[in-house]
Amino acid sequence: MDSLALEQARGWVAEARQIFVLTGAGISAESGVPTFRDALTGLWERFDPEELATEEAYRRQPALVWQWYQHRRELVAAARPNPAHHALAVLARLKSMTLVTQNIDGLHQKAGSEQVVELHGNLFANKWLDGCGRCDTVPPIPGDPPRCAICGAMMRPGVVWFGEDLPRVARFRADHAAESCDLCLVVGTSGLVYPAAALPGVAKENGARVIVVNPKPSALDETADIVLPAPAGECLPLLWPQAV
Ligand code: BJW
Repeated sequence: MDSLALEQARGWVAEARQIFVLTGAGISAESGVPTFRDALTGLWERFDPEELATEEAYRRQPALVWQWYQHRRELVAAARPNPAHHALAVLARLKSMTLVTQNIDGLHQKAGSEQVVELHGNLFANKWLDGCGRCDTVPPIPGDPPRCAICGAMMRPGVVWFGEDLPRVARFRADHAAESCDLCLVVGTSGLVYPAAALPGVAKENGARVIVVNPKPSALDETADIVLPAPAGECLPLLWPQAV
């Protein structure tokens, strides 16, 4: 990593009055959680996550998609936050900051971050698909999603699939954070999924400096004033010394 760029980024964090942090799957990679666009492994290697994460896929193959989420729930339940998650929890105590994540893994909260804005929901939440309003669960057939005993509706994970609107309050808080920050720190996202990927551009248009932390090139590099090409768990603790 270029030490001049690192030094400049440290200075920008120190000077910042209002920080907006946008995180993606890469921040949890060092916790052992595969990123969304990593190739799937084991039983799942034949499947494309972009094709599983839709309501259409769920309606077509509910057991398959439900089992994919159950597999990921087990994996994430065993994962622990890494130094990048911890560093952001420390930063929130030092600075005025809004932490917006696309992640559904809850690892920021496990590291002690509060008021995390979850743009894409949470892996451990459930909701009903076409529920009757009085839905009540019956024990599921193993492997199948639970169904409502009254109307037969299926339970589904409380995440945001492609083509679905983001939770309104989370969207509002994220937009406000992007519009009102003077520093935008983007960590571990490919910058391919909208509307989240548009937020750093909004910050920049409103005069903020933009720092991207990602070991590989991303679609947000052209928006960035500084790109730090390093793993988040190594890089973030260097950006504010109190996090080391
Ligand atoms: C490291 C690292 C280390 C590795 N340290 N880094 C405008 C233009 C084009 C398309 C659209 C548009 N607006 C909307 C769309 C459609 C669509 C979209 O964006 N499609 C694109 C793919 C083209 N968007 C939507 O459908 C959204 N909904 C919507 O817009 O609704 C409109 C509407 C309005 C009103 C009514 C109805 C509808 C919804 C998007 C939902 C996204 N959901 C998912 C799945 C969640 C559940 C699940 O996980 O199963 O969210 S998709 C998936 O991508 C997941 C992620 O949060 C999201 C972003 O991925 P992320 O985090 O960037 O991960 P990766 O894997 O892509 O990248 C990881 C990065 O980490 C890499 O760069 C690595 O290098 C890096 N890395 N190790 C730091 N150690």
